[in-house]
Amino acid sequence: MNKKICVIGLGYIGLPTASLLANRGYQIHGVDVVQSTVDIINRGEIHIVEPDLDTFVRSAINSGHMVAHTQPSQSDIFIIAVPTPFHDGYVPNIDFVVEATKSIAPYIQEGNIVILESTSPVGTTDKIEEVLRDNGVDTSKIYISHCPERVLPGKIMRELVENDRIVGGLTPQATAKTVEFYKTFVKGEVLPTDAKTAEMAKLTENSFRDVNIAFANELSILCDKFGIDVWELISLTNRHPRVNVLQPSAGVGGHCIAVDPWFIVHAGGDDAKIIRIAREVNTYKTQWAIEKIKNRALNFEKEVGRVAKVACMGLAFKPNIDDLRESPALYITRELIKDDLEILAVEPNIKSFDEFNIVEYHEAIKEADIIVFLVAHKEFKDIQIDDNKKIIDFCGVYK
Ligand code: SAJ
Repeated sequence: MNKKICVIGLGYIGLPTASLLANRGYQIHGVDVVQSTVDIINRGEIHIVEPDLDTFVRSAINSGHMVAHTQPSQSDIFIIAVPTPFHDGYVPNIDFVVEATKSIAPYIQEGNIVILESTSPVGTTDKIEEVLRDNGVDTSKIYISHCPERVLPGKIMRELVENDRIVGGLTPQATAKTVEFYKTFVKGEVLPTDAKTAEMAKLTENSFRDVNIAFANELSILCDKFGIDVWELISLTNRHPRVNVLQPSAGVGGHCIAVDPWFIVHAGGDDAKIIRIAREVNTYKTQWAIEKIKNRALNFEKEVGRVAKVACMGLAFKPNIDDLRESPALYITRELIKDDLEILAVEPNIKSFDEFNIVEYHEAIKEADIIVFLVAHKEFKDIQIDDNKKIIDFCGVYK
């Protein structure tokens, strides 16, 4: 096997995919528009934090199977793995996909496979064909498919291989060719469908999770009102054979679950009711948490006569990672700092942060009057806290 693959976008999905394929014997031409990213990768180093990724990249570069560039080149397969954020008003922004598609157009030859891996609004794979056609490519002679990425940050290298994949081509031939390619490195099943169904499947997966987290977050607010321990409640209800309530949190973060449902809402309008409300509930949970902390701090000030010292335990968007993207915990901490509270920010996965000081967690617990658990990091489990401290636990780590 000596296939050449051009991977466009060397971020959270593109770099792990590129380095995995390089280690499987493919010749990888990685592309990123950021020169410093290209330089870091060509030194065999990484610009993002992900377990085991460094080993894969180092060996891909050292073996000569992967080289990063700022421009594409002729290849057998093109994989597009660029961000798909939204504009103001939650309008999907596929500009990066369109730009990536334009950039590969001059290099495409008969028989090539073009794969979109970025999570995308329904119809984006058709848009790729349109853009290629407009840029002089005879799309009847190539194969265009969508194969949405499904990996969980923190477990990417394992899930890239083990997860089942969905492949939807614009034609049955494109689906078949793309399935054949993924089967060369995926241990999970590779499931064929059409492009639109593949696009919607990915959005459905993340919306399903968002809706279910919203249910848990709504329960946590109701339980607070009713004086019920939500964690005990959930562990009891989950003993029913057909019930599996997820975990409440300080809100939903990351760049996927808090974003992708809007792609459905934007296209579905008033018919996307539950999906929209779930997004609103999860966003509201973060605001609710801020109010709760501020009220507790205000009461402390009234009782004790000085401003409360509040320990914010965790800044990442979920447990045991250092990723701060769209993090509710970071948002809450920033809002509390703006409110002139005395904040001790704790994040065991980050050494330093340019916006404010990071405090070691034992020290923060000793110093603080109010301890707020925002992220269920493993370090916070079984932590000892004096009885005189006030505790607010939004993530069920202290209980
Ligand atoms: N969360 C809760 N309660 C829970 C579970 C999660 O509040 O019970 C919160 C987390 O704290 C976090 C957010 O949800 O803030 C998202 O975390 P996550 O671990 O559920 O998911 P992500 O965003 O890291 O990755 C998701 C995954 N999608 C699904 O599980 C359906 C992953 O497989 C996707 O590849 C990824 O989105 C993506 O790139 O789209």
